[in-house]
Amino acid sequence: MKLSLFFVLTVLAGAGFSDVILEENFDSAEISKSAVINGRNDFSVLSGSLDYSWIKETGSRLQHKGNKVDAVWDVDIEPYRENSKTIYVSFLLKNLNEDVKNSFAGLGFYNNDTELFGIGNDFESEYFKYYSPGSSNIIGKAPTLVDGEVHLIVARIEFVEGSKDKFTIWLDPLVRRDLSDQNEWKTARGEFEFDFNQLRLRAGNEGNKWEFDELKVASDWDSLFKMNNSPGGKVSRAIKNADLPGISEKLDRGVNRFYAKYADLEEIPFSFAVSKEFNNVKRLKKSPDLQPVFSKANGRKYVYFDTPSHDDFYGTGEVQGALRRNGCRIILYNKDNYNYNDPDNLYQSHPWVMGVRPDGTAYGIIFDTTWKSEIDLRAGILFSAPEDAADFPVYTLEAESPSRLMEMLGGISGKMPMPPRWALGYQQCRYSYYPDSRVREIARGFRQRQIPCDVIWLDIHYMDEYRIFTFDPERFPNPKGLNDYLHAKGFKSVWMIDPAPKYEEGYSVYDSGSEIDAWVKNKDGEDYVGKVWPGKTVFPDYTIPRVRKWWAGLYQDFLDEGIDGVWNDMNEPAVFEEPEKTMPSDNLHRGGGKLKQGKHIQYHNVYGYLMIKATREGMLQYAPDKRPFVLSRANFLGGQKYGATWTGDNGSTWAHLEQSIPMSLNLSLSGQPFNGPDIGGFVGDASPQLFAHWMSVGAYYPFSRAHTMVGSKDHEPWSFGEETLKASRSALNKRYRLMPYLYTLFWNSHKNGNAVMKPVFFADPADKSLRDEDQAFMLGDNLLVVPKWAEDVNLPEGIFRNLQIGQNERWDKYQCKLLQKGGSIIPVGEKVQSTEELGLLNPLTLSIVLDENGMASGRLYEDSGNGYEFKEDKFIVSNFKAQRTEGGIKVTCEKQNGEFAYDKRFVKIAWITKDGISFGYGDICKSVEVMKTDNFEYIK
Ligand code: NBV
Repeated sequence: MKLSLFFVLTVLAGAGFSDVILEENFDSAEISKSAVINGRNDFSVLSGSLDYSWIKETGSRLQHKGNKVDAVWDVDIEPYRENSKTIYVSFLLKNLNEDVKNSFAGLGFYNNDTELFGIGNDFESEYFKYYSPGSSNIIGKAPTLVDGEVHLIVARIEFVEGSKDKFTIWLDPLVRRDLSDQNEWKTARGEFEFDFNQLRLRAGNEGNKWEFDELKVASDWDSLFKMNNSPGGKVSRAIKNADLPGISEKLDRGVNRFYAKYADLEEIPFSFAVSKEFNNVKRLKKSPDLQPVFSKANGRKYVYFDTPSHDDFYGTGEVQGALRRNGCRIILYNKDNYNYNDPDNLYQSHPWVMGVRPDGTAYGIIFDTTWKSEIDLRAGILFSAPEDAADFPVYTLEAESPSRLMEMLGGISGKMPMPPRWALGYQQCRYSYYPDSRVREIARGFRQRQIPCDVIWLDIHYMDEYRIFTFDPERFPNPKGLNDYLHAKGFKSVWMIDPAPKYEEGYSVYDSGSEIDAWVKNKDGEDYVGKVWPGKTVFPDYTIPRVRKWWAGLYQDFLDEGIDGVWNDMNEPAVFEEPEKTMPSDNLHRGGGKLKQGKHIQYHNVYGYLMIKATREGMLQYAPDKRPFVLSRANFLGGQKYGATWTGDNGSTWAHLEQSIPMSLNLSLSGQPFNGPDIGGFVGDASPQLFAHWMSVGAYYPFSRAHTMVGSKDHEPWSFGEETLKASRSALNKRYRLMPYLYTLFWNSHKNGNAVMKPVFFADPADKSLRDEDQAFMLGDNLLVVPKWAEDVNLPEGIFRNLQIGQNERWDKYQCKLLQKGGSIIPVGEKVQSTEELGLLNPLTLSIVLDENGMASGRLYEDSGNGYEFKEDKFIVSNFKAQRTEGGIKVTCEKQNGEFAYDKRFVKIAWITKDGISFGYGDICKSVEVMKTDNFEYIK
């Protein structure tokens, strides 16, 4: 276990949002007691009392009124003056004023009750300022308006080393970032000189109402955000002791379903998350261990599971923060979240929590609603949705292991269709490559430099003034010609299609959509017109079956241009100039078939899901014998059935490189195996080192694509100089050589729903020390990936051997360490420039690490790489086995399935022991013996 310098003072403010959290009163004795409570006297700097006036409102809620009374700490800053030391202050804030957004005032610095300095809002502009009596200056451009959502506000005060009264202050609303990212806090940062001994927190204009929650003061960032065991969370008695389910059903082994007593079963909407039909539904006779209670309060519907505090939580979809979700609160409302500026929600929603018990058994919960909702993991599992959301069932899944749980989730929510093999290759993107000659140049760039790559991406600048399904006549006069060129060089191309067509008569997509009355309506029943790239736009209502059919049909001519894959962006849907960056929640979707008419708040989270479903159908109609590839930014639990996904607009920062791993892992643990972030980071310019490190890790994401923002520096592997180029080439060569293993993992995932990328704890679910590990990760069950920059990684016990594919050059400080698990055989292929070079029965090396008993086994799946003939037995599954003999090992192919079975296949064997690698060669259909020589360091 890692231990970080830990000190945190958590003030359990009585200000529970939604009446759920924290029943204690804010007690002034509490704060001074807490300051030394951990025995860490070095941090007892915050002493004295908290002088505040809280006005107790109804029940357990405490609220703060007006700005005349502040929360005040006395601060003894002496210990901080000598060396630079830091105080973090964070709290959650919610504005309770009806219908108005309002300004958070900020943090005040006082000396004996005299205000010296403040940082926050001046109530005139929308921006952060610092102010001292008499003057004010804008120091940050982040809006400080705080609405009815819960916002996280963080301040960091760092005393400048050696200086008496100088310190640097950062203040950032709405952040939840990593320590390494703090220099990039985009709001206030300044160096100031004055002497203070009090800090005051303040919110709002006089007369307004606010709730503070989870006020924390800590000496390190980790303590604020990576706290174990539900910081500050207490669930009110009313929620804990609420009603048992009205109906409890057993659906399958380990799968139960529950409805609230108040649920109106007639009104349960169609399920997007659960696609399995259960034919043998029985009433549960006994109460299961994992059982929800249901309640309604404060305008919300609550479902609560009182899980033991030693259980660890994962999943919850596409989320920021650490891998382990304990202590987090997640808003489920798909959001265009540029640079991940908002901590609460990203582009996708997965009302799903995975729990892992100390003994390694696992459970999962599906809260089967698409409505805007919230998961709160601060004290057990609390899910809530607005009271006017339709009633919904809750599913629980019980499994003997986390891996098995993933398979159960796949069985219930649907599995990823088998992707074309080319989609597993490396992919190069930018916003945007244009004109077509630039695209050709990029393609040549890869081949000339021998950097493997399968796909070049075309972003919105290929369109004619951002009109979807059109091509700019000057930049791309001949898209078919461009695609032919790419295909001849072994590339595929993926082109972007956004959801919203330009609102313009005479434009065929607008006209044909209008003809079938395709557009989402506003609350008055008129076509809703929003603003996106082309200016005024309308939005297809994908809940209507005829609209999905029309949308699918649009792809016919488009794909005729030789386009291989489709990229659906902006499908949260993102809408400019709207307060929530999306369409109003009371817009109307008309539905049809199994979908009832409903407001946008109901269908928002599945807007992208329905869009890519229709896109995929269009692709299949056009080319029934090809496996479609669709990449989507927005999605919902179960959406893995229709498309792969990437994690949106991250930044070119170290923090986002690190963040990408837990983010991809939790998305994988939420049923979406085919995902990955923008390698190199989207917003900003990557440094050569950052890019090299990111490529080295990025070679192992299930979806491996570099991408960057318009106007940024070039982000091709060769744009950063020789060292980055070589590091990228080396990493990608390893990915391509692992293609037989990777392709087999994707096939497994397609068949059984398991994740491709898995957390380290999957290797030994009962080892509690692995539960937080989110720097290293696993590909499948046999390969551990440890990034070069990872520190203090916790790895599973047992045999793991260095799998060195290709020689690592001495200068190369970037490559991840690959560790192969004892008892496994990993198939490794040859070096290729694209998967196009692969066919059936490619040359193979079997990399072998024996277990304690001198045994190993492994599996390889092969097929033509595209199409559906594999469903008719046109594939081979080879099951290999190795066994220790005297002085060596014997390797055989035990069993083959599928029509393409072979009776002769010469393979190389690489037997890895602790002393080195021994090689052998022979026909695997007989048996290959390898004697221990151990004289090689890497697989050539
Ligand atoms: O289409 C442009 C970009 C795209 O490159 C990116 O990957 C998407 O996440 N898109 C968002 C719209 C504009 C982003 C600033």
